Amino acid sequence: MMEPIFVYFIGIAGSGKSYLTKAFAEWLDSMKAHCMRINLDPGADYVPYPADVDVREWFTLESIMQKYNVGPNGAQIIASDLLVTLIDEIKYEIDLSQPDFILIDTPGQMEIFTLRESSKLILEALGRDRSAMVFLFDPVVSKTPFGFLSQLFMANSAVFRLEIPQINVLSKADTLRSEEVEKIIRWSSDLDYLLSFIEAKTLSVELLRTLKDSGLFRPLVAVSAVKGSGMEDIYDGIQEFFYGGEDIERILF
Ligand SMILES: Nc1nc2c(ncn2[C@@H]2O[C@H](COP(=O)(O)OP(=O)(O)O)[C@@H](O)[C@H]2O)c(=O)[nH]1
Ligand SMILES: [Mg+2]
Repeated sequence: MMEPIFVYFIGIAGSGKSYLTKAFAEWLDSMKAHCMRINLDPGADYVPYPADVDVREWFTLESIMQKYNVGPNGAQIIASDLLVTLIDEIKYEIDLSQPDFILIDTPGQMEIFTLRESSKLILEALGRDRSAMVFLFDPVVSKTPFGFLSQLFMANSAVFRLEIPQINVLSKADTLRSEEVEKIIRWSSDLDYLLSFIEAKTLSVELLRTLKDSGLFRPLVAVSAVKGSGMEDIYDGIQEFFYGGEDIERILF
């Protein structure tokens, strides 16, 4: 059997990680690919898919607040450090069900996952070289050029931290008008077009050009968990990383 591929769903709170995990898993099911769904968000009130491993069986933000007598922010930090305690359970479930894909729905607040050490430990333990991330651009924030740019920087900070290849998606595309979708997608691939929307000072224009030359702009793919659209693009992107003969180092930056 082939080694499974890990796909981490990352994005700001409410960007649609959990619903995209659900939609992509259902699409994989329909393609007869065997996948596992893992919820790593201890703060989730509701998880929209049947999780094969659910962190909330071990702890929730609520239980941590009580046990350690901390507020919600302290609980998030403790929770992120506790995530490593799930590694053995995840490995056990993988051995048991031998999936092709393991979809990992990450905590609501992205920095809790990307900026803390536990994410690196989890990646390392499960297999960094078989891992990719799907980074979700929130549709409302992406509507303005600076909102789009801010998320581009966040997406790149996740690559810096995790050092795994990234597929960038425009989430909940069904909530945007088609002209808006086209505009945002074009911002991600055509820097001059993006610059025509902002009154950038010379320095920031130079900076953005340098960033573009360094590969920090990655083309966005529009997806909708509600409509189930864009799933094939995510799948193709993942296949390209692992079977396209591309050098992973080159994909990173
Ligand atoms: N219209 C629409 N709503 C979505 C879509 N994906 C998620 N949502 C809604 O956006 C909200 C946040 O989604 P969720 O997946 O929980 O975000 P997360 O915090 O990143 O996990 C939920 O109320 C979802 O119903 C989508 O593709 N289209
Ligand atoms: Mg979620």
